[in-house]
Amino acid sequence: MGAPFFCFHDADVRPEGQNFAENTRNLEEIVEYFAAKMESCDTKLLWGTANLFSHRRFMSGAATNPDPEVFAFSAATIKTCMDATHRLGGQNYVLWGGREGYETLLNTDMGRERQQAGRMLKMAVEYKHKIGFKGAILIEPKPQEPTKHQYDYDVATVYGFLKDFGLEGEVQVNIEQGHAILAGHSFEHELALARALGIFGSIDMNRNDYQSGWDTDQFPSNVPETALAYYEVLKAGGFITGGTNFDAKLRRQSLDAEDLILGHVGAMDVCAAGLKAAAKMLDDGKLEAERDARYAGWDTPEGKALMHSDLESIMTQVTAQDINPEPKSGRQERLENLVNRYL
Ligand SMILES: [Mn+2]
Repeated sequence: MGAPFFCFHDADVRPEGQNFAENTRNLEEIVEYFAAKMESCDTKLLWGTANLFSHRRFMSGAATNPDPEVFAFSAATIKTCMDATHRLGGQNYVLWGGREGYETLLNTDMGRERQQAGRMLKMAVEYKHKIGFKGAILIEPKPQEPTKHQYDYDVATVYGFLKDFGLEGEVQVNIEQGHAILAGHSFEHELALARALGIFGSIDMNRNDYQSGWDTDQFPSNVPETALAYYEVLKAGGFITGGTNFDAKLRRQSLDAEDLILGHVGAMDVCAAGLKAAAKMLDDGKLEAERDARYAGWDTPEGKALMHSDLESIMTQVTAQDINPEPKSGRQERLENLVNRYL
């Protein structure tokens, strides 16, 4: 299909062994097979990750498990998956939250589990620098599922976590459309916030059903939504190490082999159409001009001075100048009409 990248996790590509050593041998064998295949094609590795949630040992979490042996098994597995990603020239290493969360607070020490998650992430960052891995480390926010409450709930929550452990300059986010919807946000909200916080990394463009309440991982099919998402990606400066991944699966009744091909082909076309619309929108500049005009007051000397003032001085100023602001239209309908002209 000519896709420029692929992604994988360990459980995707190797059979589960009897123990950690056998898992590692199985992974190393298939990674060497991949490496040979990659020499004769242009397909590159966007990211690798470790599946620390499917096997029953991860039932109560990986890094955040109450059993330190599970933490150890998980740390060792992350090392092997980072090695595999590095060996294949991966552009990023993703840490999926998996089961990092809880089912009931009755048996959960959230403060302790958070410390464990912070330490695991720091170890991954330390190891990245030790082996000279140049790619980005990414966290994928998700609010629920498989656990009732996931610790990496959304972009804002992940940023608070990164700040707490001093990792906001080291770790970025891999944002999934479906997970944004599950968190009660729009995809572009999550992308815009990641851009504003300087932690935008990569995207999973698979969408969620708006009524389901669970993670449906469907191929994208909505050009207007995709355009607004890529608009934020372009405003963030585009991808640096990141890219577009479909962490998607077919619907249960899509039985034919061609359904799998059509899912990917259609999704790539939707993304291409969305990206083109986003580029037109940004080049044209009308939307940004409207936004700039709305905040223009903050670029005046008076507006700038407010950010360095204090309550008492501002009160004196408001009284002396009899400041009495009139509301101005947010012009939402005009902006919605404008966006539709690019699609
Ligand atoms: Mn998902």
